[in-house]
Amino acid sequence: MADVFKIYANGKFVPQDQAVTSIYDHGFLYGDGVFEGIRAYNGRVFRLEAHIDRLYDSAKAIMLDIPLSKDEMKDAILETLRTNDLEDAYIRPIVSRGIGDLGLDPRKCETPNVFIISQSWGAMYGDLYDDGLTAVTVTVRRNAPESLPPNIKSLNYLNNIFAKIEANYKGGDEAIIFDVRGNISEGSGDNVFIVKNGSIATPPVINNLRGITRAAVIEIAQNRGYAVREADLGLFDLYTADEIFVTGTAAEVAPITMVDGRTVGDGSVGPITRDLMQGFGAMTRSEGVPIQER
Ligand code: PXG
Repeated sequence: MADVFKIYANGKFVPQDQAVTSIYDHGFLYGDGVFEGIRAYNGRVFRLEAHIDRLYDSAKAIMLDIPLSKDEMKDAILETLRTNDLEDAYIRPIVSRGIGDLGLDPRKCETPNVFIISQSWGAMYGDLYDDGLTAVTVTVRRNAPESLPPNIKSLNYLNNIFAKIEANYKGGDEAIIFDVRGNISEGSGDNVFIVKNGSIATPPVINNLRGITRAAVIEIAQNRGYAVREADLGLFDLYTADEIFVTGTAAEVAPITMVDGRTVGDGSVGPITRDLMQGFGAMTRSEGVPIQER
């Protein structure tokens, strides 16, 4: 039987089958709410403050008042991990607009619902960290920033799910999504980097989620002496890259060795990608907010 985890539900811990909300919750009716995806490694939560800041920024952008201070949210997350006796975990705080009625006006919803799920979690792509993922570009475009800023980590992931469905039927492990102008934005759940002639490039954050793994990997790359730049990147850059990798809380640093049928570089995981995978692994093992109080 699968493990049963205790879920933080509005200040109480309940078994996972009792962590429920109403079908009139606008999170369910309209995807109205925000969330985070966080990881703990080795008894420490990686970049917890950055994730909490992003959660509150996402909420602010949609005018959602989270009924907890940032410190209370931090304590609730750590307490959820302690309650479940987890040291290596995936953590998902979710704040939905709350229970309203069938009208979409958020003013109908009095109190946001706060849930925190945590569970054990291993490497998302298994053997593919050695062999590399196959990526495919998809027809669907990333939400335009002037329609729904991709910087908001909202409960409405249909744009990303569209991309994932397309990657699935095209036989790709991950989708690479372009924006409406033809610039690379990101993957369905990760940020994209390319390496060309020893230097690293990634799209500016206007058209993608401001990835916390992305920021960590840029730091590692700069500390290791690589040139990193933010640049508008197109299909040509993707098809002619020496190395491609994606970054995310779930994906970590994951190499891409095939894109739209083109072999990336010589088809093996490139040296800079390897170096950054190693650097990120070392960082996640050595940094973070301790779960146990000291
Ligand atoms: N872009 C998008 C659209 C994401 O959803 C990232 C980039 C990477 O951001 P971070 O801060 O994680 O480096 C994400 C994050 C999942 C899952 O269940 C997805 C994410 C995070 C955790 C779990 O597939 N995506």
